Amino acid sequence: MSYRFSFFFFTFLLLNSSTTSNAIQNPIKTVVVLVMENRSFDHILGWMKKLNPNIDGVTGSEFNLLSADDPNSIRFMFKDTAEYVDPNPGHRFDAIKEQIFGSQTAYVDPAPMSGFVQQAHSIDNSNKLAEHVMSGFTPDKVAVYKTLISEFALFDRWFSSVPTSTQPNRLYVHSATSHGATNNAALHLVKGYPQRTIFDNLHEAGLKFGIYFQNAPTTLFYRSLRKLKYLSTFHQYHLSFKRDAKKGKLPNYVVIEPSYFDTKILPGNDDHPSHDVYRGQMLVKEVYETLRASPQWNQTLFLITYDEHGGFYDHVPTPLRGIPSPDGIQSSENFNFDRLGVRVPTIAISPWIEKGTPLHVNEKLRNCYGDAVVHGAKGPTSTSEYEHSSIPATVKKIFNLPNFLNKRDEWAGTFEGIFQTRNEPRTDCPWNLPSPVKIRKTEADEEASLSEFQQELIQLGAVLKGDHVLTSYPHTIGNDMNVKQGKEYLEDSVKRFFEAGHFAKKMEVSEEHIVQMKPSLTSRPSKSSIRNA
Ligand SMILES: *[C@@H]1O[C@H](CO)[C@@H](O)[C@H](O)[C@H]1NC(C)=O
Ligand SMILES: *[C@H]1O[C@H](CO)[C@@H](O)[C@H](O)[C@H]1NC(C)=O
Repeated sequence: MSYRFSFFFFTFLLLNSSTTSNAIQNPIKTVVVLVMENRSFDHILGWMKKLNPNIDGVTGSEFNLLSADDPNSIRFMFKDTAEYVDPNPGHRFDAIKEQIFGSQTAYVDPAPMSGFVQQAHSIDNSNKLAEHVMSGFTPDKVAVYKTLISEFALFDRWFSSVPTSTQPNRLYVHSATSHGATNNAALHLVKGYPQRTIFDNLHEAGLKFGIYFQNAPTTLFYRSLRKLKYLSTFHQYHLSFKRDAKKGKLPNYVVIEPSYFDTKILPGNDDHPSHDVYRGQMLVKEVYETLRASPQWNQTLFLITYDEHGGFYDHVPTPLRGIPSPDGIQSSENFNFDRLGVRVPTIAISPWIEKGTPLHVNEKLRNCYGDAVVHGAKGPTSTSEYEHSSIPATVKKIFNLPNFLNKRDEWAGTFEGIFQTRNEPRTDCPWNLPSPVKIRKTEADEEASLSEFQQELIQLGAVLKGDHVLTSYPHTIGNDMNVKQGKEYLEDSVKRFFEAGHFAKKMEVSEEHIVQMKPSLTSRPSKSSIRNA
């Protein structure tokens, strides 16, 4: 794209604001997505409001009552004392209903966000967990984000897609639906979730994607990604990410999967409690610095978000109206996917994003504070919001793909506007980000029992390896494993699955097939059987 050409479109856009985004030549050729685990906006970034009052964060006047309906019960104020959290606050469907509405049966519009303490107290009556969920990090504890949001774009109105736990929300990120799941459903897991994904749409348009994983790719929860044709899109993060970035060989859509298990050699860096947020900061820093130094930097958009709020308090009412079910599939609780989950942190990074030109903010404040803050979505409908489906929706615009995935991404806000204001990329983006300090003083506890999310990954491993046909599946697989054993089991399963895939490809099995392993007692890659997709 020549300078003159892009300048022409830039002027045109200013003169004619009804121009569709397709009219502008898009500067982004590579979108990198990193989904962290289980933290709300206020918990991670709420206190950034101190640095920029434009941010819809916290002031310290926010509170929850121990008993949501009893004004005389103890008040838990929102503090800045977040450190390292062990046990995990509640985050399943009913628990979140209680956090949002103050009870599992009430429905109050707008949502009062009043039951976080009460729900935490029901898990741990010592008040310790209640205090944890009412706490946020001081900006310096998350210093990598502190720099990123002063340089690039912070979204302070981005919600998780569904008010429930990890897997359904992760499914929304790349497919704009969980296909009716509000929890991890064993049957679906075995088969893999059948919906169409953004990966399929990119592939059909002749574009490339790549998954860079550490322990295991959670993207294998999508059935379609298990197909042989996508085998070569999976890469070991530690072996390949830096190399591919350095060579300028990153594909158009890159998914970075953090380490979901905490061991001494490879600490968990997904920010999931009880993992140290310091490790997550170091992962974000590494990905950023790798991209910044890549020859592809000038065409890159790097997006960081969190799958869900993980039981931590957030003060912004979760949207309850005008949210379309993606596909009309109801959950087992008769939930229609017509309200969103709790607000989560999201940051967009690109040399095409202005340092000092916030979107949709007050002119006066804009002149005082340079930080870009992206507030609510401006369409395509009056109820549209930013949520995880905004990722496939924006990817569709960036790459000019012909179709939406379903009704949800068609509705979700898109944010291509934030990188369509310049006619050349910035050259002042920092090369390096700060290194925050370790928060947890102790080493990883490898003997710890598996979290629910880790158990779900073990179940995925069992499916990939073929162990799921053993009678114990799914309720007992992983029950007796500790973190170290679980990680080894999962990594071995993934390795065998990919080995079997490579073997099948050599045998010229059709690219549309999925390798189905036999139980591990008998299975070797060479004995795997191949079934139809
Ligand atoms: C990125 O663009 C800037 C501004 O046009 C230019 O100075 C720089 O050399 C480019 N970097 C790369 C790696 O192409
Ligand atoms: C994040 O991870 C858990 C499992 O430990 C997962 O199942 C859940 O949905 C998410 N929430 C929290 C707070 O852990």
